[in-house]
Amino acid sequence: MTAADPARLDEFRRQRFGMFIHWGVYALAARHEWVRNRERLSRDQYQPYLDRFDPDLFDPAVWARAARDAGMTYMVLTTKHHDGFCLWDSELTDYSVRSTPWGKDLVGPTADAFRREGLGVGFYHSLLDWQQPDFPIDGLHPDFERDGVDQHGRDVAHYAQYLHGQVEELLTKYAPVDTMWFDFSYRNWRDAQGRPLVGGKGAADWRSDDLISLVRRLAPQALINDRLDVDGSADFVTPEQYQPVAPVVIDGVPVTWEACQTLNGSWGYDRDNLDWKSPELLIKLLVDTVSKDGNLLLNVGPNGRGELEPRALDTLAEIGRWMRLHARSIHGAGASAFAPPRDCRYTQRGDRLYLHVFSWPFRHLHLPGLAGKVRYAQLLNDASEVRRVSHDEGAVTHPALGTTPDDLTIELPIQHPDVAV
Ligand code: FHN
Repeated sequence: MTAADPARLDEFRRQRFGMFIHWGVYALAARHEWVRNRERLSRDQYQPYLDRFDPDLFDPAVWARAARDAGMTYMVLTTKHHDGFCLWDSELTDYSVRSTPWGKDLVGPTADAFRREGLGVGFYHSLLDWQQPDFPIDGLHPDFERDGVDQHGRDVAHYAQYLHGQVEELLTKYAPVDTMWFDFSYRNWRDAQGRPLVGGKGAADWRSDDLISLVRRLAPQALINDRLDVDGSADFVTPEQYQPVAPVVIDGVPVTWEACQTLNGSWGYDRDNLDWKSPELLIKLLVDTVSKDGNLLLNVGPNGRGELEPRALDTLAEIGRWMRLHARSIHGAGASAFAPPRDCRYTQRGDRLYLHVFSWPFRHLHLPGLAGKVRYAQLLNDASEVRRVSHDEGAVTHPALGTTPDDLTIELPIQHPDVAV
């Protein structure tokens, strides 16, 4: 099983910040992308969402510009989520945009819009499919409680063939695809009481080895995430629900990783969810992720008319205002060998070290290990010089007490032979 193109992997590591887009007919429910499961809706009870899906305000150029202006460099769009609804006109099913009042492909125009803005294009594709008749009713299936475990006559091998066929469609119709973001294998799931999930699905159910070979053959530049349940096959690791993780190391080898995160606790559009993260928190999340050699894939959930809600656009714009000044401490940057002061983070790009101060007010910051290595120090927001007060243990004094994330990143060009340039 071949690995991804090293050049593509290097590009991914430099990209650092992407937009995740969870969109489908569940947006009409405005409650969560698992609404069919959470409300135990039958197929017939879910059908009205398809019957009314007509996103008349859909304009992917607006999404793409919002992503670009936020400093995002790539996008990952849900082509099909667990409900089985396809955002493109698949040849293999009519459970797609074709069977809605909208009636037209949504994947192609979205991919084109993001490519026009110079962003990379990736596809999220659900391994689960609650619509397909050959997908077994297991412990996660919405029909589980009503119909019990119905494996009879359901041929998961036939479903795997459908799954592979749709991935082939996506990789050929919308080439070049930069990332395939599969979601998710659950062979070893345990519930809160430690009970194994009924009928969990893993690599064998998806024929993951063949699926990886298919992607490598049709899209050698495409990176594959780690949810196909095949050890050692992932080009990047995708820890769910951000944990402040140190650089992810597996068997002693640092791996490329990407944290995915929501704006408000819901992946799909959730109108009444008030659990919004502040732009400041999200900026710190981005800095913390990059300081640990990770990427951040930040999610938006367009609503039933195809728009990003005002709060999402405002949040992205605020992040963009910070990124306009500080992108050089994020894009192409990563972890530093130097240990930052408490409540601070370092990101490093070549001989440029960026000190991100997460707590304030402060006056003097000691920078362990930098004595004699720091040539000068400048605030990124206005390039004002930051006075260094000590040569024996590099330390800086901030010219003004930091009050917003804008004036809390200091650039420290390092002059020392052992610093990677
Ligand atoms: O069940 C999905 C969920 O809806 C969402 O798509 C997230 C995104 O990482 N993945 C699964 C939960 O881990």
